[in-house]
Parts: sequence; structure tokens; C-alpha cells
Amino acid sequence: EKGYKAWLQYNEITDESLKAEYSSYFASLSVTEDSPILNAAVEELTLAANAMLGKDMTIYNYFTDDATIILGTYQTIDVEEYGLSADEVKNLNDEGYVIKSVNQADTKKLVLVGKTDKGVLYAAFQLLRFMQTSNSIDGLHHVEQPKNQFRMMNQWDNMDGSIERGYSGNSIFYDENGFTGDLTRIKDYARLLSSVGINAISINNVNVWEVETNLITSKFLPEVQQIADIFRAYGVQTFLSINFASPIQIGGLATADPLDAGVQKWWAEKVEEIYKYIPDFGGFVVKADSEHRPGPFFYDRDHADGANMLAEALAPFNGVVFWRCFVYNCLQDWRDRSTDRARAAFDHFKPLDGKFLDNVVLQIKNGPMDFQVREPISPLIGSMEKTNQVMEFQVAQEYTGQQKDLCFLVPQWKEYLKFDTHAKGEGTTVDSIVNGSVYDFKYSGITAVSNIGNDANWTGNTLAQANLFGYGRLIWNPDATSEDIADDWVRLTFGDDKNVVETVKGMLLDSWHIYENYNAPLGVGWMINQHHHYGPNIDGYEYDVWGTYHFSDRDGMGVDRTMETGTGYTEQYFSPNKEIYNSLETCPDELLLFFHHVPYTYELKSGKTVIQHIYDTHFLGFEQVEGLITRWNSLEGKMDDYRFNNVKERLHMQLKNAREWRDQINTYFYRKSGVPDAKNRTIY
Ligand code: BDP
Repeated sequence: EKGYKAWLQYNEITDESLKAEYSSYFASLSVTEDSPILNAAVEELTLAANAMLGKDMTIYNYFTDDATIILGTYQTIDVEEYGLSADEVKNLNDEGYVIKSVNQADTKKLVLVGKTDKGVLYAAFQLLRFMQTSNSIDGLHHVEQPKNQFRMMNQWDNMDGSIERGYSGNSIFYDENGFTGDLTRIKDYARLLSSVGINAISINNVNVWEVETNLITSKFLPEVQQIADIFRAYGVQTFLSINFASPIQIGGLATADPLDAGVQKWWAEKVEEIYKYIPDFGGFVVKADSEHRPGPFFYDRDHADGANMLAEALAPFNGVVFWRCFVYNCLQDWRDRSTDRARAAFDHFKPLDGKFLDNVVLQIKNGPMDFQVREPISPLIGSMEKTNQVMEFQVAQEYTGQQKDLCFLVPQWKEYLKFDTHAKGEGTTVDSIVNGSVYDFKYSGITAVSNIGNDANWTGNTLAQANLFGYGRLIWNPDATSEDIADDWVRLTFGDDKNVVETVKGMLLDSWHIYENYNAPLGVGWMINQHHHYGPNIDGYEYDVWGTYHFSDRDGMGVDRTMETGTGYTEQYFSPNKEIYNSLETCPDELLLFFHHVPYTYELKSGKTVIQHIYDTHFLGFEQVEGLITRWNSLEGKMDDYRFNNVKERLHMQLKNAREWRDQINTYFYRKSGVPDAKNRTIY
């Protein structure tokens, strides 16, 4: 096993009593409905029964009380027969389910009942998770439903086969400006996504270049349709990223002006054509007026004009526009610096609240900058009462070690989701906004940039699979703890050996802080190599146009974003967050340099000076990576060599990276500040 099966290992059950218990339930299965999703559920259970128990289940396509597994939607199963009340299932949302084991003297049965067929599939995956993690399923009565509506994945795959910010090989979808045709691999990806509850995917990069612009033409739609068919069977709806200038590039029009009648007609016809191929097509993801991509600004229109034009075309088919808010000036004059990139999304979009049609969803990155190891939450989240919103995470580790360095991001995402915005008073957490319950959005949820490619193990570093798994599990239920998610992932992936479970889990849970320790300090971000974004380069972006500065000089560092003397960014938050961030006294240490410019000798709440904090965390971060290597090495022989060595190699790359960060950051700030290390360690 090279890691391909990820968390769907379905290893043979070795515990005899558990095996006997499971086997008694896995003799036969009855399913009376016919749908691709139910077929997928049956296929998964069959596959697992075979692999885990060596059982070949008999499948009945009619109802029979002889079957040991009864599977279907609540309309067709007489749930009361099995001790469930009809309401229990009926009151669930469309993707909810119940798993119940009936354990009477002479019969043992499992009932997997969903509100819809999607619920049934999720029930199947959950049941298999219970078994893979050695839980007894006798007496099971498990009820679940997802807490977010859209649980989406954004591929940043290009049709030449490359992946923007891809760290694990090439695309599984495209190659040489066409499709790979490897539908088996795509199906296995669909299984992975569905098993953790992902229900939507956009299959091409948000930067839509020339070739990909043609994805919405008859040249490519038949193949998009094939892919959509595969994902549909796993409850995953397909979306495409589109080029705002498509009417010009492929429509032969002279303009893409969203208020032009000809442009509107072109999109309406285009959408109709797409739905002929894919009747349940999800809609479009749009990056417009961002990093040189075309958009409504070019025609002096605003983003509501742009998004609504597409939304109108999609509305007759229940399609949705995911309109990204990553809009900022990437050609700033660093000598001017009067604008602040952190302000941009809020400044552009907040004034448009109420102007968007109800099938537009604003897609907002979790932070105001760009997926740094530490950023505050985007103040746009929760600030628009009348506009559907989803939050965007990045599972791909662009700025967090690129799947060489270990950085388990679930604890970070969890912090964002549980952050209290105070938008509607205390307790208005981010998760309650993005799940649509605070403002009653029609559409809501979470999306993220995928981290997979065609490497044998999908994610380059086998441990980076935990981020994909964790993303799905966390957005299904943001109340799940990082510990439980990590625990599940390790046991599903590597088995139950106590040593392996505790060691790997500990490594995962420590890893975000370790990465932060040797990275840019105290929330300031960006001290990274330009373009490829791996490794340190403290001034790489400092005198450049992207709006990402740290303002270090001989006296101090950090970005003044206060209302009085700075960019006024803090104003964008609700009280009391606005005051908390605005004041040096109350701003949390870990974000201090994001919000304030302070002397190197400024004393943190931890009692250390900023400069000593920098030295200490950077020495510590490196040592902690040495510690990760020791911890991992203790597992030699406890798993297959392939996966063991894969991670070992990556950890050594990480050590090199951590050393570079430590040395460059410490040296730079020692030279700038002239303040020696209180502990007298060697700084060059
Ligand atoms: C940045 C990436 C860039 C993406 C952009 C985006 O560096 O490759 O195109 O975000 O989200 O993080 O559009």
C-alpha cells in the first residue's frame, strides 16, 4: 500500500470476536430503490465486507426480512418495524441518516436509513468507519446530519495537467490540454470526498486560462458530463470555474459587459447548453477583477452587476454563482502604502449588501490576506446580512509547508469557525454565520482549495491526507474536536496500534504551532519566497507591489492597522473585536504584528520582548522538528516501509526548511535591531 487507499483501507479485521460480531450483520443486504447513489452505497459495503470480513454478501433487490442489512430512504423502509419513529428520520435535513442495529435473540439486523439516498451513502461510510476503528456495532443507534449545506472542494487544476499550488504531482483530471480519461482514479477521489461528506466540487482552477475557457463548450462538455456522472453517484455536485471574458474569447462578442443585452443572452444560452449535458450542474465559481483576471470593473460595473448577470442565467436551472471576494489591488506602489490589502474585500463588497440576487454566494477567504499560518478572521464574514456567504479554506498547504512540512490545519480551521464575530451580539460565531442560521441565507457553507494530485498517495506527504479528511469531517460537524478527528484519521489510515495512534496524533496536533514557531512571527505573515511560497525570504515581498509588508526597520516592526495612526482596518470588525484588536493592551500576542507596529523591545503579554520571542520561537521550532523526526522514527516497523519512508523523507525536508527559517529570521532581526539574544545562542 503506497497510501492510495488513504483512510478507506478496509483492512481485514483481526480481532476474532469483533469479526464474528460484524460478520453476523454482513450476510445479506436488501435494497428496493434504484439510484446511482444507493448503488454506490451497496458497492462500498460489499467491497468492505469482502476485504474486512472475507464475506460475499447476498444482495436482494426486493424487500425480505431475511436480509441482515436493510438499506434505503425513509419513504420505503418501514422504520417503525425496527424500533425507530418515522419523525426521527423525517425531521432530519436532506443529507441526514440513522444507523440502527436490531439485536434480538434470533435476528441481527442493521438498518441504514436516510432522509434521501445521500443520507444512506453517508450512513454506509459512517458504519464502515465504526468498524475500521474497532467499535462494536451491537446496540448501535446513531443519528447524524451535516451542519453545513455546501461542503465544497475547489480544484485548482489546469488542463495542461499542472495544478496551481499543487504539491503532489499533476492533475488527476487533465493532461496535455485534454482529459486524462482515468475515470477510475476520479471515482476513487469521489469515494474519498463522499466518505467525509463533501457534496460539491469545482473541477478547474479559479484562474481560467485560454484552454479552460472552452470547458463550457461542446468540445469539452461531454467529458465534463462523464466526470459529473461519477461525482453524482457519490452525492457530489459538479461546478466549473469560468472566465468572465468568455463572451469575447469563445462567443465572438466584442464585449463581456454584464449589462450588455447581447452578453446576457449569450450567457443564458450557454447555461442552457451546459444543463443539457449536466441536468444537476451546480453552477459557476468566479474569480473576477483579481490578480489580472477580467471582471466587471473593466466596464465600470460593480461586482453585483457581474455576479447577478451570471446568476440570472443560472436561476432557471437552480444553479448558483460562487463569486470570490479575493479582490484587491495587486499593483500597489510600495512607496505610497496608503492602501491596505487587508481592507480590500470588505471595502469592495460590504457596500453591495442587498444588491446580489439570491443565487449568488460570496466566497470569502478565511483571513483578509491569503491563507497565512496566522491571520485574523476576515471581517467580511458576518458583515453582510443580506448576502449568501461561504468561507474559503485552503487544504493545499501553499503557505504552510507545501506538504513537505507537516502542518495539520484542522486546529487552525477550528479556531476560525469558533471565533466570535459579535455580529449579532455575543455568541455569533463564524460557524453559525457560515451555516446560514444567523442570517437565514438561502445558500451557505464552506469551500476549500484541494490538496490532491496524481501522486500514488494523493497528497505527496501521506500525513497531509489528514488535512483532506479533517476538512470534510470538520465542516460536516464544526463541533467535532481536532483530537477526535486526528484520532479517527490515524486509526483509519494506519490501524489501531496504540503507539502509532498516540504518536501520530500527537505529531499532527502539535504541527501547526511548530510550523508557526519557525515562520513569520506574531501574525505578520509573508516573509516567504516570492512566487513559489516555500522557505524564508524576509524582504522578498517588502518592496514589491502585492501589498504584503512587515515594515521592519532598526526600531521595530509590524503593520499599524489601528484607527488612530494606521490603516483603519480594525474599524471593519464588530465591537468589541474592533477595540480589542485596535488596542495594544488587548490585542492578542499571536496577532500583535498584524495589527500594530511596535519596538523590538515591546513586552508581550507572555512577558517576553518581541525580539526575544522571535529568537526563542525560532530556536524552539527547529528543535521541535527534530523532535518530530525522533517521534516518527520510533514507529519504524510498525507500518509498511513505503508510507514510513515517505513521511520520514518529508520530515527531513522540513528540518532543512526550519533551519533556514530559524537562521534567516534570527539573523535578520538581530542585525536590524542589534539586540542580543538573552540566552546567548549563536546567531550569525
Ligand atoms: C493565492 C495564490 C494564487 C491564487 C490566488 C487565488 O497564490 O495562486 O490564484 O490565491 O486565491 O493564494 O485566487
